Amino acid sequence: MEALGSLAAELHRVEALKFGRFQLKSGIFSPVYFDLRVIVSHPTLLTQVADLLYQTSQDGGVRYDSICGVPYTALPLASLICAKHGVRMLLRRKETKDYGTKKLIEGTIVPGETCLIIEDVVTSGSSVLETAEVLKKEGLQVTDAIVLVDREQGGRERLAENGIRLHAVSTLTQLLDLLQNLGKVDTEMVESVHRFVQENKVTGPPSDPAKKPCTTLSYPSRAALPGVHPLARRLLAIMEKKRSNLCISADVTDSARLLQLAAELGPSICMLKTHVDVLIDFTADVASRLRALAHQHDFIIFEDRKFADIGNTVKHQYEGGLYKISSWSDVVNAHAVPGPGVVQGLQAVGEPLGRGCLVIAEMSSEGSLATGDYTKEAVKLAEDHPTFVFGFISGRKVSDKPEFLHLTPGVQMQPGGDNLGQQYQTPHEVIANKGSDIIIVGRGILSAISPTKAAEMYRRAGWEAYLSRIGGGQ
Ligand code: 5BU
Repeated sequence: MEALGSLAAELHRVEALKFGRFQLKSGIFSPVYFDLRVIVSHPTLLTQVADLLYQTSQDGGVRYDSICGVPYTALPLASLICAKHGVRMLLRRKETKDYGTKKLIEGTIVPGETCLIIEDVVTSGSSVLETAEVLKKEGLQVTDAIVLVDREQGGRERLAENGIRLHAVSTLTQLLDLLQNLGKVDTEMVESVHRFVQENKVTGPPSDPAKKPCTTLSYPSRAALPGVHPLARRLLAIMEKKRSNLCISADVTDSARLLQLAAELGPSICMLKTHVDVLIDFTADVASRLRALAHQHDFIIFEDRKFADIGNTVKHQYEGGLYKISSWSDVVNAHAVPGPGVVQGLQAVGEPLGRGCLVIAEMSSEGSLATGDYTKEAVKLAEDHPTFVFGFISGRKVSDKPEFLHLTPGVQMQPGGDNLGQQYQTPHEVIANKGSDIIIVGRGILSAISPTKAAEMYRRAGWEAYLSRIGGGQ
């Protein structure tokens, strides 16, 4: 307790722990804020924190073979512990720009070994989960995490649901009590922090094992995963750059309107979906103008053709006929019903052109037969063809592989449906709760008085839902 008291006082003195009004990543205001990065400038405190973390792992009887710090604040802490106690360290990279095939973990990886995660502050547990996901992909086991401060906002429970025990040197409440006893904070502030913590508990992923937990990996981290399809990598980069996981379903019947929508909504979207066969006046020139707009505004084109025939036929449907889809559409989709031949036929045309495909694993319409074992087989079909298929059309996350993207149609601000079987979920439900990556919105935007404003509203809603899913600490 004495060690904790001096720790609390020191953290407060060097302003690693601040009280006031701080806007968090999520936009909400918190009366308390941790910035543990500053401790690198205070060697005695840095060593004290490293010692307390190590002591906590000993007290908890934690067994491990190596240690990995969550970048960046915990990196020097992990280094100090490893150097002092002769433990092997693994270094996690946190690339944001360079999507090359660089390794995400540096150091000697021995698959099957257990790696202990070190972190400074846990709020929702997302950062720890993200690091655990990367380590697990390398074949390592992650069973425990040691943290300096548990903000008691649901992170412990969320980690437990993912099989990770959290050991904290201190909770936020303990630190507060100590600081109050030392006369550093008043009762009013203590109460305000308690209220904030109670009102801002992060809810974990669904505990129903039938529902797959949402990935907490950020879009850039996924773009950097080895084996990610180049088109998925590009799409993830666009999403991050434009802060948009919105695909407009541009379901209009004349080409001028399609191009107008592409020009006006271009800045808000990561992707534009077409149904080329409903256009009454399609020409090759329309396709090349659409591509020029896609280039100008940086979005991906997705022709929602839903191929569903034998391989030989879909090959011709994809590259030939009036529409020559493969010549202008980056992405197409396919039903799983014909079996692998449909993907192989499309792949023969699309892969040499750098195109990609989505497998329809579920549909948004009422009474859809794409459920249960059909969905499972569709997932397998996609995962068996990773050089061409990079994701799914589905109502939720259906694959555990973070390199695959999930796109969900049937999205509006209000749940409900139309009178022909379409069923709507909200952007928050789709992205934050169901773990999908991209919302596909048609009439929710097209029927608005101002489609441009509506698109911005959907973009913001989709992005906020994504941020709340990945958490990201404070
Ligand atoms: P809406 O206006 O947002 O309901 O349009 C949805 C679009 O997504 C429309 O173009 C459909 O053809 C498309 N869609 C869908 O709604 N549900 C599905 O399961 C699939 C595609 Br696959």
